[in-house]
Amino acid sequence: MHFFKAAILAGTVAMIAAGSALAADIKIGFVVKQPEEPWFQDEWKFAEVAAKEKGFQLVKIGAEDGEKVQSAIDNLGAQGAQGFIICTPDVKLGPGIVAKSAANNLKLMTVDDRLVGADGKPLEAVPHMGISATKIGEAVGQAIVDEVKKRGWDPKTVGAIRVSYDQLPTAVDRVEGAISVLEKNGFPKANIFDAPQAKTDTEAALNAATTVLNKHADIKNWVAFGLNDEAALGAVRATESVGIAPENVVAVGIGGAESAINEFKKPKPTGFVGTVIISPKRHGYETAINMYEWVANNKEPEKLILTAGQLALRSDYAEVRKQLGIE
Ligand code: FCA
Repeated sequence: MHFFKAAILAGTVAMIAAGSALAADIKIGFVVKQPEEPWFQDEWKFAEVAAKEKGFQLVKIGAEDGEKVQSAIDNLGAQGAQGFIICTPDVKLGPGIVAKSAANNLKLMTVDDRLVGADGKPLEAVPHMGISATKIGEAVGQAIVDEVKKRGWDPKTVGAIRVSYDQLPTAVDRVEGAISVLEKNGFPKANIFDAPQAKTDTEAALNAATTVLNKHADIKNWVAFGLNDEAALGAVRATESVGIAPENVVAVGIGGAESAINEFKKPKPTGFVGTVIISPKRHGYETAINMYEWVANNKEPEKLILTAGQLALRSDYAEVRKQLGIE
């Protein structure tokens, strides 16, 4: 009797040991295009939570250009990783990334920015988690319209800055979503000015928006939007630098990470009135878990998951974050 109990116990211990040895052998990469951006820091943070929970190793790599992406993939292969998740600096690298992953025997998933082929169409075979870009853009547009009404501005006289990054499809969908709502609400097409940014960060957006403001110095009231909080914040910084008061500026971002929170915490309100909060937990934790399941249990991830957003204003962001379980 005792012998059997001991044998069963020993077997169980051995099985647990084997199970955890397997998880510890699993190495998953998480490659992001802009490691300094709070959104990507948060994605990494939540991917770490998944790694701790499942017991696998997470390898975080920042890759700001195509060359760094290539070496990141080779590096992961050389380390014996089995798969990785990437937000690429350039979606046109798609076919190259797919080929390099296969050569290194790595499973591949994308997050945020979806790879495209030579024809510009999404590489649908690569599992992807992105945001519902058009819908979220519409929420940005609606928030702007509501604030403009509240301030009693005539939309016909308002200038709109479209901080753009048109080589990235999700960025186009986001700003076009916003514009569709503005136009439905009486904003004239002719007053929507394109401000193309060279990179998706605040400084690039500031430079792009400044050019627009200088060209249209006769316009008093401005609204601004772009693909993320950094884009909207860059436009706000531009209005400040040319001496436009916050009372004359309505900008709404997308993200809701540290960049937005720090802005809301400023004692005096700026032109950055709100953000559509998206979920770094889903994009970081869930993609990492899905990759783990793929590697460990051969469970293929869904091909396309699009996550939702939730508007938060300066006045209620803490409450909204609490409701979303992120505070
Ligand atoms: C893109 C943007 C990021 C973030 C993400 C969901 O990658 O550059 O700022 O908005 O989509």
